[in-house]
Amino acid sequence: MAAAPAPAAAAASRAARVGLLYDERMCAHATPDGEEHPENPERLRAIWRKLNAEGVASRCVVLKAKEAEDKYIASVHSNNHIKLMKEISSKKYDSSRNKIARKYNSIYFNKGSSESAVLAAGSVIEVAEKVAAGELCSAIALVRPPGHHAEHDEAMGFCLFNNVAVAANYLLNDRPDLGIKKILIVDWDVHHGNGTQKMFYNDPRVLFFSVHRFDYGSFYPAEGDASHCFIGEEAGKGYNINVPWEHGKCGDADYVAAWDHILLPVAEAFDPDIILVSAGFDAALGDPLGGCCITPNGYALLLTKLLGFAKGRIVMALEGGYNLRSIANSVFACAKVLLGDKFTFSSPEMQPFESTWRIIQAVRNELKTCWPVLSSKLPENLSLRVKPLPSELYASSDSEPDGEDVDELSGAVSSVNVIQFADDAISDHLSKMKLDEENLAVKTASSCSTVEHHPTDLVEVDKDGSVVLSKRISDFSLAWRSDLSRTHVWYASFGSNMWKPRFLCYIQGGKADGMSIPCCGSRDTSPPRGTMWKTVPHRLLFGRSSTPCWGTGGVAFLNPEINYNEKSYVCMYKITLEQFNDILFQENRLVLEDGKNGNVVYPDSPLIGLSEVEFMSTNKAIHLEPIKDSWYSNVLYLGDEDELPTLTMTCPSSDIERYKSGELPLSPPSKTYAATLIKGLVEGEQLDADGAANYINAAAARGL
Ligand code: X5A
Ligand code: ZN
Repeated sequence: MAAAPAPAAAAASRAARVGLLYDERMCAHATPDGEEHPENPERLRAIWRKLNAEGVASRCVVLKAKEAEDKYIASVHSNNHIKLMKEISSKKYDSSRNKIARKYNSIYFNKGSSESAVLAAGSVIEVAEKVAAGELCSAIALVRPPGHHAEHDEAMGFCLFNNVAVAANYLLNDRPDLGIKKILIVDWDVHHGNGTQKMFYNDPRVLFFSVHRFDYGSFYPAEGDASHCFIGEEAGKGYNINVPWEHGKCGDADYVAAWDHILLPVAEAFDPDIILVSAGFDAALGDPLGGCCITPNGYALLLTKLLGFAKGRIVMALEGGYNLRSIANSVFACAKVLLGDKFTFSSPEMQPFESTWRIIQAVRNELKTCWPVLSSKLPENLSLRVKPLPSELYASSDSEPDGEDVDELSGAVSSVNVIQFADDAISDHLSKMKLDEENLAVKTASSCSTVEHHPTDLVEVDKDGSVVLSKRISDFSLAWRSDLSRTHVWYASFGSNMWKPRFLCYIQGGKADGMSIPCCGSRDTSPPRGTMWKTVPHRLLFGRSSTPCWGTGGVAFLNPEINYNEKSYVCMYKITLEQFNDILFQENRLVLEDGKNGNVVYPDSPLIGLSEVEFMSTNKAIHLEPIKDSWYSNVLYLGDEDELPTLTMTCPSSDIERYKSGELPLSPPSKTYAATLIKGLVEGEQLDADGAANYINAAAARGL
């Protein structure tokens, strides 16, 4: 039913001339005193390095940045704003620059800002002109500062000039000779393109499509006009389309669904002369701000689907995107698409969320009088999933639970990540959804056209022969589990897991002396292949006020920051990466328990896969966005031991700050918990009983 991308585009682009604009001068914009900031010069360099390393840059027409003339910027921005942005880096503002920055929302300036901003706007003009003129088939402009939040008289959200809006106006108003009469702007940055929306709100020549996290109005920029009800005004009515996600975790399947059921049919009807992509990559998997999970392949697929329009004339302009690896890999994938490299797209691994279909339906309703193609019924047999997981729900945006409530996950089985089937129009279907408690899957009466989903039950039998629990591992998980079961890592424990019997509970299930509640264990119950002790240069601390397992008192964390004056004992176990994930799940209480029959349900994707391990070997740590508010959401890489990475899990640095400020309690361990650590150190022959007690007490007393 969706408009298919024209195969002609792919064929024509076999020897596609693809512009690639990069200029070190746009790295001049940086924080004034070198403070860390996600929107930093390394973003451009990381992408540029990747494209060169992969031999992609040399296959493109590489262009240098060009300054935008004031008169072109003035088609979007007030003269005051232009003047200020162009002078903000001059001497005149040396003493007031920071103060002016503070008046804006999420803006910094330095001595390079003016130049970078003028080059970013001019660069998008430059490549748009070349693509419109047919000199290039398509182009990627690696620009910063980004642009889509910048409004007529306002810098905001890391954006100084609205680069894409300036380029669109240039084509429409200043270059009638190029014949560009209709422009489609696709804004796939995870944030709403508020500036661009406002610029073209009454203008039917520009169809603005933005897909972004909305989170019921709480996600940046947190204005109501990002909702799907804002469809344009007057002549521009119907030419503004917002697809507002309700939560993070949206990925390839959700975006593809929005493409297939909204963007592509409308693009087909609109028939643009050129497409400008506000190409932020902060909806990418791994982005620290976005919390979504588009893969490089996902971006490649979304872009491929656009190549079927406007004769493949596509200009991509970088907007956000703050994980260096993610943005480099994503742009790399997009560049290959534009160059005409063959991609084999496996169908997205996940299904769209239930909310995705609801949002798509709502957008279609809002716009169907403007775009009759949207009035058809959505196809039947849509597959969908209920999400987010409870753990992900509480990890999202503002909520601040800390896992102290033992009951918070009970009864939450209905939110588990299961694949479901729809048999009718969405709205009417959703009301009919029923949870089949037996299978933890929702089924409807009619047959399903999508893949069946059978959770695999592993029944554990106790020594006396009674069935202890049944572990639910989805079919979907079997693939990653089998992959990760072949990789070994050293898991470095510094808390109660130093005592081997307690550690084994995380592998084999059950409880050891002193524990008040049992563990479910790993799918793979094989014991560790090796054990080794070491000290690491990280401070041991005890924080939080109580735990479900050990009662009142803090538990152990390692300060993620390296401190060579510290020596903390770690007991390392050689286990598989699958087992490591199962420990992470248990430490962060992500394994759901179905109280009634003792079933346990594991999350169905790993937190640490092979790419995360690779990432950590250069970046030392990975803060796990999906569980960012959990206690042990930070996985540290402590080095290699006989060629295998040593990993541990602890709190994020942000929690360390909260301990320091007193927002979170530093508190000594309970007696049983301390005794468990001491047993670990003594039985592991690291310290004698007094020495171990001193070590624990000193850490508990010392704080941070
Ligand atoms: C371009 C972009 C994000 C601003 C977030 C401010 N801006 N909290 O991604
Ligand atoms: Zn963004």
